[in-house]
Amino acid sequence: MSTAGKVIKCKAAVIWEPKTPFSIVEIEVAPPKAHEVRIKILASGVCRSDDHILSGELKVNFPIILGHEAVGVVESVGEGVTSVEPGDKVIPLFVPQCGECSPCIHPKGNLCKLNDFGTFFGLMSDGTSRFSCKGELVHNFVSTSTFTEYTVVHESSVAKIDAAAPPEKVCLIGCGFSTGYGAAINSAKVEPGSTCAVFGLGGVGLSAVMGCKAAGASRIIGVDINKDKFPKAKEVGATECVNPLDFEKPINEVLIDMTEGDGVDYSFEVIGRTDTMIAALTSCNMNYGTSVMVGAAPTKSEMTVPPGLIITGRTLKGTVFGGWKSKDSVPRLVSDFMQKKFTLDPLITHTMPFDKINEGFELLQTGKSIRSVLIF
Ligand code: COD
Ligand code: ZN
Ligand code: ZN
Repeated sequence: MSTAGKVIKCKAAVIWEPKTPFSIVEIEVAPPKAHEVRIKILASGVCRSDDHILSGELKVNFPIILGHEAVGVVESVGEGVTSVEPGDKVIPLFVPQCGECSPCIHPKGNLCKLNDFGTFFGLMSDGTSRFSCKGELVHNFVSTSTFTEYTVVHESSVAKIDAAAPPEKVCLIGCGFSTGYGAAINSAKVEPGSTCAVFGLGGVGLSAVMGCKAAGASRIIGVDINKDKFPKAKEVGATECVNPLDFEKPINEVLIDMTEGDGVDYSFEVIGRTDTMIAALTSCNMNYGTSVMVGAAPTKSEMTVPPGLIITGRTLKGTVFGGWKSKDSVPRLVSDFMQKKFTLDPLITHTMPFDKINEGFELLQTGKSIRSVLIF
């Protein structure tokens, strides 16, 4: 029997307040309104940004359904939706692409004005939610919310992908892989023969290492305080790895020494801490080095950068979703994966049923996983 046009009751992992575990509860998911799409989720990855909400580092409105790295199938569409139809395999997009606002039109822009990244408003564009639990409104997360059997997103926050793509793998194209890989390819524009340093070797950092390698970097130095991350980093392309805890001097000085006093051409901060953002900037060549901030620092944190670090010619820049225009690029990244232009296997260390979500987060919090993928 068709569920189109009806409220769907299903299971979702809801967070009622920070620093509490997910509780799997029954929620009601309203039908999609005009220009909205209701999606049945098939697989969703566990990303550190979701954990930043649990820890309280990033502030959002509660209760909330997290999750933003997923694959699903369109269940039904609202009036006026033209780019997807029921039955399509799709990836929800935490950075939308409306195609009409100034960043969407500008060739260099990718942060569509419809994004809820940073504001964390948690509601649809009409100020309401499609989720409720026992009559109480439940917020969405970065226009996606994928830790639920069904979600509703705006049409600009969903991309149709190859029907043959394996959901438990290509879900990583919805966040971790694309964010890190694109930071190297699009945001830094790493050149062949260059030297790179990647601070933080989680799923996103390893993807940045893969991007540096694909761009032809000849040296890729991985930096992490957890040495257990080093074998995987070397497997995906790091030529050497260093642990800041093994040195008395600051890690930026270590990296300057490792590059005969020059500093690296490109550095990437993929942790989300202001001290490592400054260390990454200081590690790159004083005259032409570029440092790319990928990690989001805690809400309201501030960073003081000595102007002398910049005046000599260093560039400090940031990136969201690896600079990709999401709706155009995600289907292409999925076809590149299907054509074996890159692999996602090294990033996926665990898969588990959706109701084991708290175990997935514990593995991330204890540094034992790169990516856990929840299967619905
Ligand atoms: N020095 C060196 N390494 C460190 C330090 C430190 N002081 N502290 C932690 N680390 C290492 C950890 O051991 C870990 O290996 C790594 O840093 C971080 O990896 P994960 O697995 O925790 O995180 P990822 O790769 O899933 O995500 C990292 C982000 C920086 C992308 C994430 O935390 C974040 O800030 N996201 C928001 C920004 C963004 O664009 N998000 C897009 C949606 S995710
Ligand atoms: Zn993410
Ligand atoms: Zn837009």
